[in-house]
Formats: sequence, structure tokens, C-alpha cells
Amino acid sequence: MLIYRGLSRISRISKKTPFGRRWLPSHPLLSGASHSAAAAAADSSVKVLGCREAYSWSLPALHGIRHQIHHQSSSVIEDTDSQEQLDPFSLVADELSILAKRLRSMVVAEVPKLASAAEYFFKMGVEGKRFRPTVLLLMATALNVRVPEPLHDGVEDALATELRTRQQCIAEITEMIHVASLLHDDVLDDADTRRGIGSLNFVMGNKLAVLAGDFLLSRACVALASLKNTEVVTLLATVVEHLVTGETMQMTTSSDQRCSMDYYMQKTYYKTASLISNSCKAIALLAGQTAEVAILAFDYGKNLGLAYQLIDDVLDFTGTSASLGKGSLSDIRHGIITAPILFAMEEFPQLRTVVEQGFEDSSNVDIALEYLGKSRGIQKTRELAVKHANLAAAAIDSLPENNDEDVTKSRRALLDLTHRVITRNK
Ligand code: GRG
Repeated sequence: MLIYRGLSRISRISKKTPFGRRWLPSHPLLSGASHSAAAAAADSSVKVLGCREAYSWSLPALHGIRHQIHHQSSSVIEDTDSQEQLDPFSLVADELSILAKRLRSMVVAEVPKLASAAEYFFKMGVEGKRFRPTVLLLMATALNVRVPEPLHDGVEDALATELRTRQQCIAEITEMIHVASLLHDDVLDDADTRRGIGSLNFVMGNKLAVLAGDFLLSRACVALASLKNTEVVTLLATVVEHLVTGETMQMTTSSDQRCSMDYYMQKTYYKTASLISNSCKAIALLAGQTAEVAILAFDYGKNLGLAYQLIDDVLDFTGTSASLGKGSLSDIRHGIITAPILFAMEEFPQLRTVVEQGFEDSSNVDIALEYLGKSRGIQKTRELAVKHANLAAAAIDSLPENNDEDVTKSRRALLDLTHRVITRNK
């Protein structure tokens, strides 16, 4: 018996798994202290503070047939003849739009100025790529669990709905933490645009932008507390610590740290990958998954996040084209040294002198670009991104075998995202 809806036919997915063929983890709502939760879940009057309503989460129709992941130098190729091609975003589109509405209702504030500041990036059209909630909703389905018989169908449905609601809550919390960090980041960077519109600090001033970020964080905390799962609370609280640590690492570097690839990767994990990796792990824990599966979910998020940021750092130099100087050059102009320059410096150690002088003088930006152009810095950064994308794909491939159609589709969509992350140009 499956704990979620929509099982219709079995489809093929071939996986190497260290966990054997059959996979029946215990469900958190079925064991120990959660006995009463199972009963409560069957009661439709159950409400969860912060993340109250269950969504309708039927999957939209899928289209296309071929899906291939080919990650340049080292490659993960899915033999997917006769498999449907998936757009990961359309697979969860319905759920994403309900999530967007929920987010709008969760960030309503008492004071009008704070209300308009807090809702600023949750308004329709400025919601960003919604990359994180997409990953988390797909991960939720990819890790769906089978529950042992015997359970009455009604109880099974209620448990499934309750679990999905809690996982959706993680997606909401993650997005609120993400937007809070963007608001604070824009204040620190004195940014004037974000998501194609004026940044909140630019439009309403630094003070309101900082307060709006704090407000979003506090709403995220309330929602997190409503889940009553201390391990999950610890994971997401640690993420906030990591965001702050990463940001501080970036703005307080010694010369050696600025030129260190290890330091850069650690900072990148804190600033970008920690949120998605820990949230993926939270999705697994809420599903009652084993520690091994939770680690695979974490590894997927971590490596996807690292690949995402490495490509972001390439795009800062190249923009949508492959030519240098076509990006916004925002990092280097702010004196932030990223992977392309670090790799270029390995080939041209004299670039270090330029880096040490800083980039307030724009001619130093030109000199650095010249070295970068002569080097394999962009290519090596892409290769590193590919390596992490492949590690993310390997984590999905190592999940315990599951032949359910929806699980299979979601896993393929997660694999597809590893491809999209390294081929994206925006
Ligand atoms: C208040 C939680 C909190 C943190 C304060 C400022 C700060 C400490 C951390 C900054 C973290 C930060 C902004 C990291 C960059 C992460 C990143 C890759 C942002 C861009 O994400 P996209 O491309 O953006 O997914 P959209 O707009 O699509 O959502």
C-alpha cells in the first residue's frame, strides 16, 4: 500500500542500491510518540500552526519522451529510451502556485509598512526562479514511503496528506529564509535591483529592508516550531547560522583566504548550498527515512547547490554569452574573488598581485579579465560544477530502489535539474 496518491502503473527505473530491493522505512506518523498523530491525522480538523492547510497535489500531465543527462567531461547518462521527458518545474507547477499563495498569507504583517515590505518579493511576477521549493517538492515525492498493512484507506490518505503538508511547510520555510537572506544581502551590498525590480532597500530604505528580513525569519521560525520536530528545527537554525557565517567570511577575508579555493568552497557551501542541502535532509527526516537516505538527500542538495553557485560565478563574467565581460561583473567589481579567477591565478600567479591591489580601480578589473581570458578559469569552473552536478545525480541514483511511477518521475526530474543547473544561462 502506498502512502501517497496517484499510483497507477509501475514504470522502469534501474538503480544500483546499497539498501537492497525492498524498501519499507517506518513512517513517523505510525510509530511511538506519533501514534496519536496518526489518529489526529485522520481527523480532518487537525491544523498545523504556520503551515495549516493541505494542498491538492495531483501531478500534472507529463509530456515528451527522451531524457538525457550528459555532463560534459565526466558524464552521467541516463538510459531513458521510452521514458517520458520531464520539466521539473511543470511537474510541481500546481503545488508551487498553491505554495505561493500560502507564502503570501504567511507574510502578512500587522503594520502596513512592514506588511508591504515583507510581501515585496512574494508578489506575483517577482517570485524568482522558485528553484528551492521545486527541488524540495520533487524530493518529497522521490522519497515517498510505503507503509505496512493493515491501514484503512481513509487513515492512509490522511497520513499522506499530513506528511505532504509538513513537507510543503519545509518548502515555505526555506523560501522565507532565502528571501530574508536576499533582503539582508542587498542591504549589505547596497544593491539597487533584485529580480528585475528595485531592491527593497532601494525602494523602502535599509532599515525597513532589514526589519522585513527579520520579520520573514521570525515567521519562518513560527512555521518551523509548528512541525514539532527538534531535529528539523536544528537543521534549519544551522542554515541561518551558515548564511551569516558565509556572508561574514566573504566580507572579512585576509589576502590568503581570498586566494584560497578551499576557503571559497567553504563559503559557497555556507552561503548557497547549506540551505538546500539541509532542507532536502529535513524532507527526508519528516518522511521517516533512514539516516542513510537522509544523507543522500543532503548530498544531492549540497552538490546541486555548489554546482548552482559555480555556474552563477561563471555567469557573472559571461552573462548569457560565452564571452568574457558580458556578465554584470558584479562580484569582481565588489572585490569578491570567485572560482574562475582562482583557477586563472593557478595558471598565472602574477594575477595575485592584481587581486591584492583590489578592484576599486577599474583598470584592475580589465587586467584580471585579460588573465582570465588567457586562462582555463571559466572552463575549469564549469568542470568543477559538472563534477558536483554528477555527485548530486549519483546521490539520487543511490536511493533505494522504488518502482512507483511518481517516485520514478520525481527522481528523473531531480536528475534533470542537475543537468539544467550546469547548462543554465540565467
Ligand atoms: C537573514 C537568513 C539571513 C541571513 C543574513 C546576508 C546574509 C546573512 C546571507 C546572504 C546569503 C545569500 C544572499 C546568498 C546567495 C544565495 C543565492 C545563490 C541567491 C540567488 O538565488 P536564486 O538565483 O535567486 O535562486 P531567485 O531570485 O531566483 O530566488
